[in-house]
Amino acid sequence: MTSIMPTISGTKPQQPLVGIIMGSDSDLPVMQEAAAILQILEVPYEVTIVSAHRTPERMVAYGKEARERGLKVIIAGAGGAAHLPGMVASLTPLPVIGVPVKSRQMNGLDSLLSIVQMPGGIPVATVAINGARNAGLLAARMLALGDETLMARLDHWIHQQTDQVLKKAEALET
Ligand code: RP5
Repeated sequence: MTSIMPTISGTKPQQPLVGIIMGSDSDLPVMQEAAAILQILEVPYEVTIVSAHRTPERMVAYGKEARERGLKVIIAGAGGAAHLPGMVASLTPLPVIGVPVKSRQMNGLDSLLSIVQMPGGIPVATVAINGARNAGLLAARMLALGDETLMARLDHWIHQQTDQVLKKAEALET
């Protein structure tokens, strides 16, 4: 089986720990929010297109090779009949976070239900429709369990977020 090489890489030249995959390049505007937060938290990632329906063999190779390539978490986004996260979860023991991408016909409800309603035994941690940012944060939280410096960056980011909200509240009250 040919090795899967990502078509787009994160800016960092380190070993990617998070694989961000999506069914189509039309998912990229949503999925790049996962990449953006991982970049802020300095988590190495890779980004590529893997379609459950249009490139099934590539999907099988990606899922089977992910662990040996050094990935620790996979974020998979898809819309409509969104089989990608569940199928990839069936091919690897790595944690898979599913991102339901808002679809043209059903506002993403189809994507959400396709991803969240996994049968017992094959878990996919599903975030909100277009919730790629939270998928990135969730992946970072998983990785931070074994990486104290990442946990410190995550803590710092969380405190910053809290401070921003408090400043907005203060501005409204004055
Ligand atoms: C899914 O079909 C993709 O994840 C995308 O959300 C949806 C539509 O794909 P395109 O027709 O835009 O390529 O496989």
